[in-house]
Amino acid sequence: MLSRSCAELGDRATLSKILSIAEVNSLKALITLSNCLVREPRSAVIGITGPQGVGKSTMISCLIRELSSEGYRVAALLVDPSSPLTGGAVLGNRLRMTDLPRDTFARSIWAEDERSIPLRAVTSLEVLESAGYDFILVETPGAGQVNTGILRVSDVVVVVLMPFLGDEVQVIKAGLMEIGDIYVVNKADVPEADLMYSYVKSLVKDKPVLKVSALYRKNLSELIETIKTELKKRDLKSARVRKRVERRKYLVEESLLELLHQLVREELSLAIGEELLKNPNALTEVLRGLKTRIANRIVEGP
Ligand SMILES: Nc1nc2c(ncn2[C@@H]2O[C@H](COP(=O)(O)OP(=O)(O)O)[C@@H](O)[C@H]2O)c(=O)[nH]1
Ligand SMILES: [Mg+2]
Repeated sequence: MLSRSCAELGDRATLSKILSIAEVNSLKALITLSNCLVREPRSAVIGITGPQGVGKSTMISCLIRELSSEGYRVAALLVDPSSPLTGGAVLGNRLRMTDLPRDTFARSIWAEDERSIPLRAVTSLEVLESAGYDFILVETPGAGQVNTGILRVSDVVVVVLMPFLGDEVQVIKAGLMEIGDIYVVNKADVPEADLMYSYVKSLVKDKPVLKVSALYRKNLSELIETIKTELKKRDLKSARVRKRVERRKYLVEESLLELLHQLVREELSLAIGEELLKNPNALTEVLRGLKTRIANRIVEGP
């Protein structure tokens, strides 16, 4: 299935299957798709980050609809640190993504660590860009620890905040104020939003700050215009090309490390038994044998 033409990435079912492979075996997906991978930026990758509950998923589902009605093909990747077993926010993200227009695509991805973007998400991004989406919206949580991984993969980062963030404000000051290109105070239907808006404006100064109500669809087209303006600035600076070079480096590096890690663990479990406890002198020899076998398996591999 994977070896067929790149055009099949346009088929939802095929795309889902390939994304499932990409999630468990990044290197395999990349090698089989190498002919289809983009040679220059094709999608606008928009990172949407901010504390839990500010309305990121709601906003993404609105942005999908708006952009889609303008004629763009849109995909969304919802990265979530809660376990796939307990459901939690992943389910919440999905619930806000029902009844999406045809030709749009949304997928949840589990992350074990909320400070970075997992390899499976970066690989999925590469696959979605190969599939030719105009916009790829990536949701990541930015609570507690600020997720700086989103910076590595996004052309434009939108930080979403809301009124009544309380303790989160300190976190915001520490990190979120540096990673955003655009700041959104969501839930502007609540009167207290004005206070948060003035506060954020005083902190970021020269970056765009917008008041939006995702729930009541207010100011979304203004947000989209601001995103497009920021994208144009990036194009001029060829920053988007650099981002993709970095992304591919990251993919190769992380995939190789993962492979190496797996091989070392497998060989180690075969090679080291009780004899090493009884005869520590054998360590040099055991290590040499391990290195040879691992090297052979790497060379024989894909
Ligand atoms: N009043 C109000 N509530 C909103 C708005 N946007 C989202 N919400 C609500 O905020 C809650 C969290 O939204 P969600 O999109 O799951 O937030 P996320 O955790 O940042 O993805 C939900 O109950 C939404 O209905 C808004 O513009 N105004
Ligand atoms: Mg969410």
